[in-house]
Amino acid sequence: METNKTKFLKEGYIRIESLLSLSEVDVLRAIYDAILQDKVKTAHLRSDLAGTEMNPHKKVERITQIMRPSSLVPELLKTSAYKKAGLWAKDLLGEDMELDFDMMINKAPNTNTPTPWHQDAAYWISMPDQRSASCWIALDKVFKENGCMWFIPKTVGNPILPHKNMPNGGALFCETDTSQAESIPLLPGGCTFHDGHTLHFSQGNTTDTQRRALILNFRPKKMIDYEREQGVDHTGERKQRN
Ligand SMILES: O=C(O)CCC(=O)C(=O)O
Repeated sequence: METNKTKFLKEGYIRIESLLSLSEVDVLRAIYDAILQDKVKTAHLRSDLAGTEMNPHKKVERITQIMRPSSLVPELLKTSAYKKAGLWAKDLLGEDMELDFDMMINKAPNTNTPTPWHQDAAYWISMPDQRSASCWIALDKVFKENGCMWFIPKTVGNPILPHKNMPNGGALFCETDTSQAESIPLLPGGCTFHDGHTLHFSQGNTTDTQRRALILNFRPKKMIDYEREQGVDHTGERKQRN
């Protein structure tokens, strides 16, 4: 029988229709919006995944990424989202899974900028134990036109493909066959989990409202210690690691 766990291990991603109730989502939205609006406190953790806009008249953040929001607002760690996602991560990959880092990714209204196809592991140092689970939580209703997640089911071995930097900075991307890609629309409080080697993407937001996602990344405690020993705390600049 296929369970969420067997599907995650086989295909590299799963969809959980309702991780959080609407009242739990409301608590997160209030914290999320306050962090997003605070450009001063978030300056060292904030970037635009769409890259640098050279034209000063067009300088609008399109895909705002804020790393480690819980370092600014530690109460986030006590919310049900972090607890529930942590339990799922342990169920999917083992009791030694712990939160490595969190991040916010907001697609602003009418900015029509895709997050290109990539594998998260391309951003990370290589590690002896490659288990990882990333929980992408929708704080808005998400669908193709505002940037829901798309995934390509894992293939055998699932190697990290060569990634490149976009010419204007911002996100990494890779070339891949997208014929098997599946889009995952969600209601607020729904989430997906994906493995660090799973290819994923989202279309640009062409709607009049924002698309807020909170993302929690889990990996084995020993690998988190291994990263920290090498100075990797996921607050710094994005660059290709592999
Ligand atoms: O939110 C997005 O558009 C992309 C998210 C993503 O790439 C990730 O969570 O790894």
